[in-house]
Amino acid sequence: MRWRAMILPVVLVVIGLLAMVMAGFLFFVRAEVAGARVQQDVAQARLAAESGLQELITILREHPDDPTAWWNVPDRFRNALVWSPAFDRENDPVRKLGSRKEILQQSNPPAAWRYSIVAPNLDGPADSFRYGITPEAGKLNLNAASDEEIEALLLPLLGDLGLENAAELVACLLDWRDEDDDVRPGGAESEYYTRLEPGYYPKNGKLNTLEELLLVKGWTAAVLYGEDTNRNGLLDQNENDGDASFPYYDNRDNKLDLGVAPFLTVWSREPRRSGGGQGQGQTQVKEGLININTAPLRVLQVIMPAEAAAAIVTARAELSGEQLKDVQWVRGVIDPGTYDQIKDKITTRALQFHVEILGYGDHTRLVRRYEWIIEMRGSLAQVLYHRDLTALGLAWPIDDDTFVVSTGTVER
Ligand SMILES: [Ca+2]
Ligand SMILES: [Ca+2]
Ligand SMILES: [Ca+2]
Ligand SMILES: [Ca+2]
Repeated sequence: MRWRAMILPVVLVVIGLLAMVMAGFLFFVRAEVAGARVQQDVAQARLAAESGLQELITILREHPDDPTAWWNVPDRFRNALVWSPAFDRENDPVRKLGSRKEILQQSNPPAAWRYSIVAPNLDGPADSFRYGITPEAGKLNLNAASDEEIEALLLPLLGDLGLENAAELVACLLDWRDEDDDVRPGGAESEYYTRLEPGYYPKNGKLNTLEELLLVKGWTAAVLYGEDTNRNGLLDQNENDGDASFPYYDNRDNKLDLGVAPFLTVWSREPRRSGGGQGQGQTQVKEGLININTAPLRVLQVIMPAEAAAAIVTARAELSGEQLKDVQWVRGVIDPGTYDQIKDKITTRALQFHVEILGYGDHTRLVRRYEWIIEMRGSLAQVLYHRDLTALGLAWPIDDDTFVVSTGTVER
């Protein structure tokens, strides 16, 4: 019987096919599981960063106007442990070792989720950054500053970037902001913008975000962020090699030429009592007061002579949190005439903060990077702005101990 002889080969072929189907199925299951695990890690890293935000908010509730509590506090904000099944904060090996270096060299580090709160150190050494946050009041407020103040800040910055049309860029910004439709020399109003494809109208009013500047004639990301395309305040290799890599416009001068964004804000405001004596008068919202304890030199120089600005930066580094709370400390540092000129423009209060937090795990090399602008309203924190910066790259050398954790102004 011939068909009997066929049974064995047929069965073998069927078994072979089944095995192939099975192997294919297992492959897909494994890929799915791996994919799900990455998704889970991404979510965990985000939650680790959000834990950092919550911890920060509890600190701000207690010490909103004390920069020594949040300006640069590596003990608190560097590699802070959120959760590990292997140890708690007291027994955290990273805390004991001072860095993650040794932990990451292990082939299988214990699971541990962490965050770091990081910020550029604008007046510090070139290769330094901070573990802390930045008050928006330390920046020049685009919605409150005078035309002259905006010019005084932006023209030198744009000049350093090698932009020959600096005056036009500033004129276009001022036209964008002013209420009229009269084109100033080098500026642009609705006649220009409505002819674009697609056309739009100039704001002719207050800006809502800094990115809105990208709608202004001539303004690009290169103007906003300069050579610092990954926005860490550090000169990365690709930011100092000219057209060999993105950004193609960096000038290879071994110095980081920042864009205008780190020095500008649209957020700073604080409630102030006006008129009458104590307990009288109305509370008004005052926009654009400059925080004298944290403003970088370039911003201070907009409202006072360069020597006075330098004296303030030097003096504030030595003061305690208690001393920094009262604007009177400035009187002892600059001459009375200058003080009278600036006293209505400065503050020691901080209500809106730029916050950047990295969330990551020791056991997975994944890092997520987020930024927030938060505003403290009493004990409540309101998120005014939020963005996922992960696509810009890790940027911060959080595991590189050769980087100086240096103090810009104040240290606890
Ligand atoms: Ca206008
Ligand atoms: Ca950089
Ligand atoms: Ca480059
Ligand atoms: Ca440069």
